[in-house]
Amino acid sequence: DGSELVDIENYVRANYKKPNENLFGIAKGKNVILISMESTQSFVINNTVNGEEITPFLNDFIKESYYFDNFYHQTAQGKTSDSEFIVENSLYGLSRGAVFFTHSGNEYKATPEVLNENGYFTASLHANNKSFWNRDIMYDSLGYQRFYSLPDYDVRDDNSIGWGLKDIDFFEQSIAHLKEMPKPFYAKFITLTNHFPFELGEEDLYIQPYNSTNKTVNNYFPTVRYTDEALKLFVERLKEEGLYEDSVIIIYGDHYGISENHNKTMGEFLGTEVTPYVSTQLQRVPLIVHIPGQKGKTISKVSGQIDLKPTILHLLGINTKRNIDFGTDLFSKDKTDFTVLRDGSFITKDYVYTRETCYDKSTGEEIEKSTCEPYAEKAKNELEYSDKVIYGDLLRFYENTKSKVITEDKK
Ligand code: GP9
Ligand code: MN
Repeated sequence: DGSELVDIENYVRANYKKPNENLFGIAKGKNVILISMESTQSFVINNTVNGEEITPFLNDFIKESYYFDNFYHQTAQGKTSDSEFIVENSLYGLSRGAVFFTHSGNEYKATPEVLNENGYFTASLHANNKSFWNRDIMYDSLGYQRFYSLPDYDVRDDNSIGWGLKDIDFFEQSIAHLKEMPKPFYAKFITLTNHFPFELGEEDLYIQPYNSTNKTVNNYFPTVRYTDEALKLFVERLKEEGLYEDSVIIIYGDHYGISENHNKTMGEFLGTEVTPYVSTQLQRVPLIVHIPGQKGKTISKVSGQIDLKPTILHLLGINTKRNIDFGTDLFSKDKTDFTVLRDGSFITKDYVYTRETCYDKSTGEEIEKSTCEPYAEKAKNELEYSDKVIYGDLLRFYENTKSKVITEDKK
């Protein structure tokens, strides 16, 4: 009957942080271009392999954008679909399985639905079979009006590699779709080329692989570099089409690309042993928020994918005070340094807690577990409350609550 929602609502209300007044509504009415970068981790940013830049375009782009260098992915088995779920609902994915499959019939209040109510056209673009990750079904629940999937792209042998259409061709062909969309639009692009096992044709090798006995790690760098090139060309095309100045561009990494199975080689590349502490820090993925007219700035606040929904809505001038969002606007002055990963690990300004061990970020060394203790309860609550919302499909009750509150306000 929704009575479970009371505690959750109280929790969420207590954690609400008011938006930064300098940025609230700064991008009102602008298009939103959200780009999910497949398997891209933060360690490639401003880094080199064989002396060559891995992400030359992004390294430049972040200079004219807000760049979050302590932003973590929070996905589990649902991989890309988990990232989509977390980013657009400000709820956590599930610890097992993929919520896109198990709870696609739930009531949600996702970013596309909210924006649609605010006059936006909403679309997801991804050159894969529409039913992969159950997207075709879940997208209806999230409020997408249009899913440009495989049949909307010209996919041939000579423009495909690995999982499908190469990113450069994907973005180029997507321009026609963007042009036909009603404005303003909210468009999500999901890249694919930098997907395990990181295959690439000779002609697309902008940099040479890393040199080790580990083929996966070696080949990761050229495919990241390839997607970086695809993003560069896409931004150029947006400029040519006059879409760049009217759009907020948000680029984020969906989840890790290099699993723990490759710790040894990663340790060689990074020049440091991959301890559980380092491994947790490797769960950082890039987050770049480009707002026309705003100067570049790097923000090091600890944050996660859960924070994107309120961040985007506030930039567009949409209030989130009554939402059941577990994240916080990244630009809010009151945003605390804290994020929880799906396995229960958490990160604060000074500490990393993982595998029941507390680490000091200034040294990377293990410290007394009690130091991390004050944050453990919050980490546990976050995940448990979010799980309750999903398992109980509680948002279907919240809609009623909300309309009641609004009626009362009007009195
Ligand atoms: C498939 C793409 C990749 O459509 O999103 O999925 P992943 O394996 O990364 O979850
Ligand atoms: Mn993915």
